[in-house]
Amino acid sequence: MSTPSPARLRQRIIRLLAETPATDIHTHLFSPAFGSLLLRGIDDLLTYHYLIAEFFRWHQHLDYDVFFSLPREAQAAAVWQTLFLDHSPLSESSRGLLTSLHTLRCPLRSRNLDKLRAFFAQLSPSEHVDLCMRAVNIDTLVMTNNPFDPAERACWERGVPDDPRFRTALRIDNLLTAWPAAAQDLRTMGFRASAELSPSTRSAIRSFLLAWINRIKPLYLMASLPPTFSLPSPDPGARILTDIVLPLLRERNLVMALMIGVERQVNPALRLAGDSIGRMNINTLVHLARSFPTNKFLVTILSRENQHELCVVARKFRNLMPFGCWWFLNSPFFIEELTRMRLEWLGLTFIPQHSDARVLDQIIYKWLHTKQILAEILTQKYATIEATGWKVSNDDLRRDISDLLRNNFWRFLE
Ligand code: HDL
Ligand code: ZN
Repeated sequence: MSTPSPARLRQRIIRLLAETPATDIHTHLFSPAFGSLLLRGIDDLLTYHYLIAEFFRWHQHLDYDVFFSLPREAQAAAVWQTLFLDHSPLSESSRGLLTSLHTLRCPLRSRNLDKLRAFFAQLSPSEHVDLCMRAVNIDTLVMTNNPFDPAERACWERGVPDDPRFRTALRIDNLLTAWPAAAQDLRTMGFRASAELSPSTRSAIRSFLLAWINRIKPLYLMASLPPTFSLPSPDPGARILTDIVLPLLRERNLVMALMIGVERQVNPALRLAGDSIGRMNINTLVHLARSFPTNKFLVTILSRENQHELCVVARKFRNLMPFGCWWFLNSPFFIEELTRMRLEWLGLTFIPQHSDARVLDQIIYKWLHTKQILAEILTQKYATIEATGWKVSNDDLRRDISDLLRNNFWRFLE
């Protein structure tokens, strides 16, 4: 029997990766009903905080606040000039913008920003959403819904119509990392919480969570945590998680998504771009998975140094589901390393990627770049088993790729 050619195998995998719908399980996008909260088009792309951080590296003497006081279009023009016209766009975020615009058939060749603006101006928000989702075959965009954000809360209080393309996720960082300031927010929202975690405050936190779970019907709850977040701990945030949030999630069969390792605002002058990274103690995750065996955790960690530990701990605890190449790991160098590591130690039992997109058009490059790498890795892995005589059918490939791109997520929520 002739060994199938890797070239044919690669073509089958590339085609199936393109044809198989993916669920984007974590984004910062909003359905068009949220109005200006949905960022889209060239000016929002150019003022993405990843690009702003890179822009300032070329401007040692530019005052941060002077830049941020400029109108968004002026900021965008400055970033375009610096990162695209004065220097080649080779970073993942800048080349990604080109990938997205090229895929949308934007008039890039002229390098003329006004022509790009004119291209996006003719797209309605809903058409734009359909265009981007179709470009990379995304079936669902999961939002990040934060009741502590007054602008988003106002939308929910006005009433938000369902949009079948979008699903919700309830974001609760403030409860876990900003107590007791969050108690004041809860009081503002009508929940009688005080700084001390008294029985009445505990009840108010539970009522707040139930009210928002019932209002937005989230697929999961989510929180990003600093690398220093540790368990067990007398810290109020840790006690809110273990004593209130996790028991409630178990009752409602909801998953907790944890994103661990962000050092918020190491350079506040950079605003949204001012966050950094730190290595977590993986024993915190061991404690969570072991102490709460009937809770399920979607987990992504920010530090490269934690990634192998996450694979090993996920082998020990089936209630941990590693997902995505998050933030400073979302570049080809790390996507390759993490995906190989996870495939080799977890088989197909993980969720390889989420876009984390803040601007609609970014889902195109974040998914295209990942699928290119996934295609190469999967081709090599399947070629090694075919070399043993293990024939890999199209049904095998379609099943496995569907598991990676969507079914592992939806099954984990069940
Ligand atoms: O906390 C998060 O969800 C992170 O993804 C941050 O939003 C981060 O700023 C980001 O946009 N990463 O891609
Ligand atoms: Zn995010």
